[in-house]
Amino acid sequence: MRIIHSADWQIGKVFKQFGTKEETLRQARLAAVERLGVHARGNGVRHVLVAGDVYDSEAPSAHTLRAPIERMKAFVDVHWHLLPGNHDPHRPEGVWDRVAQLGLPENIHLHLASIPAALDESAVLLPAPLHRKSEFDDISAWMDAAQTPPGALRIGLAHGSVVDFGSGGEASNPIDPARATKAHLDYLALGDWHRTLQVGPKTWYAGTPEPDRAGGQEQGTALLVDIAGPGALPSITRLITGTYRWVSRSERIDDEEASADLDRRLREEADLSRLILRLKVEGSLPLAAYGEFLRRMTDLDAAVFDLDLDEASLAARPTEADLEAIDFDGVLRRSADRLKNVSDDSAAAPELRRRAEEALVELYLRVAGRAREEAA
Ligand SMILES: [Mn+2]
Repeated sequence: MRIIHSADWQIGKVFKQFGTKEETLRQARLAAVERLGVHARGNGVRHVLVAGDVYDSEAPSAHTLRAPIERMKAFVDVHWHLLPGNHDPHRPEGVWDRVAQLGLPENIHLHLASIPAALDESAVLLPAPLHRKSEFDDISAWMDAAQTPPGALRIGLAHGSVVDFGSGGEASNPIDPARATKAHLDYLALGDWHRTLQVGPKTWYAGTPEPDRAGGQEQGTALLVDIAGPGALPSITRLITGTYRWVSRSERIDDEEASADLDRRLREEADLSRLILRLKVEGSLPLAAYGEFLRRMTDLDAAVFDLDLDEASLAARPTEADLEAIDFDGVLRRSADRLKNVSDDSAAAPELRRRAEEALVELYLRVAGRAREEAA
């Protein structure tokens, strides 16, 4: 038996912080669905399991409701198995009733109740759909006693958290990490945790098919799951489904060489134009190097899909040569010296010192820029 395990599509997710680029990221989540279909065909997979949170919200627009359905429809030879999660729980007249009313083709299956569903003659799916955002009890528990034909694979599908299990009282949508063992499952396909994670020999979180947050999984993936037969350990292969890579870096630079090296390393990232980069830089640079750093970041910002630069902890430390480049002995030099005194003053407010540094960099860049123009 060969299946693809995915989860957490969160179709319709809003990315307000990206402004005009937002729609591109929404489309990328749909492109991931198509990539799953292509992977299924390419690997001879008949069944794709989606372990909850197909939709980001319980009230998607008519267009958002249809968009993933239409993508799945196009892969008529692939069976898609959808499970309600905490973002899209199955409530009366809720999102899943709306989906059902669209009139689904035979290859799209909604698992809206905790009842066994045969995938084929050799495997049975045991789904645990959420009917509200948060459950106190482990709703995968029913799988332990679920009856399946002798010799058939038992495959669980659930959405929730194994991390907080047993912590007592605070857990929301808990799933016993030993569920696969207790319920004699051949595989337990989980969703909710947006990173690929193996919980046990037969229990995995798929990870998100298209990343949606900084500091999480960098690239969207799904799992190709091969199960030789009842009781056999599943063999897992990661499939790439994502378009954009979300990368977070924290770097320290204290001289021009380190700054140039950082730029070089960032530009070596694969598929630069599809990079969403969160970059935090700390350290200190002379003004000339600081100016060069800012110029490199302006270039990089245009090379990647999105750059979020946090340079609040990168100090500008003028050298004597920097100050002389601003002005040898005139009014600009006196301004520069005053700004430097403020930025050096450990008794001054951090915000004031920071602003003095920024003004110094600005002054340097303007004077250096004018000098270049005059030389040209
Ligand atoms: Mn979830």
